[in-house]
Amino acid sequence: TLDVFSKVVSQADARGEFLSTEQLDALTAVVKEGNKRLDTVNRITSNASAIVTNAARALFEEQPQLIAPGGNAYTNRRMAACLRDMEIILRYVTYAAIAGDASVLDDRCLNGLRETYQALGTPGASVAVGVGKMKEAAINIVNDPNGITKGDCSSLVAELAGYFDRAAAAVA
Ligand code: PEB
Repeated sequence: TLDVFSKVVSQADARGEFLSTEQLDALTAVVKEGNKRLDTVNRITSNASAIVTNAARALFEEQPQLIAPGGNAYTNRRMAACLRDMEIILRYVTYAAIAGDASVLDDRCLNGLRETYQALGTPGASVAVGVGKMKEAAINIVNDPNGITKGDCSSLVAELAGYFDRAAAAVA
């Protein structure tokens, strides 16, 4: 698994070339936006349990069959597994966000997840809906103007949204 710096280094090394101007410019932007990135991840991390719980509650409101007898989140054991899965996915999204690169999310969380859910009989499309709800909540928290120096976070938020979308697409 790689962060954005290691990735650029390994790509250049594979071609036996120095880092290009474009690569250096892109990394300079990452450094310049570093405090925004740290704030973004810090805000999601410190609100993780609320993000997970609220997204799960909204999912079960929309899809009450999940918590009805026989449903995929019925019984405490399955409910706990469901909340845990959502928390794991959110945790890997924060890892990707701090690394500026999706490879840790792909390799350690999403790879094989669709097949795992198929084998378990867990509806991946419902997990994807839950991930979408975590995405909305996380973006609202990141964009909250209170208590923070105001600045343009649009590209970081778009990057963050991409990690959630990637997770949802991997199981839908
Ligand atoms: C993936 N989830 C479950 C299992 C695994 C994962 C491997 C089987 C083992 C277990 O039960 O613990 N584990 C999880 C993950 C990683 C990992 C993401 C990544 C590194 O290691 N049920 C619902 C909702 C959804 C849900 C749609 C949104 O109704 C999830 C939450 N996951 C769910 C449930 C189970 C499960 C297991 C209910 C238990 C399935 C069962 O035993 O019936």
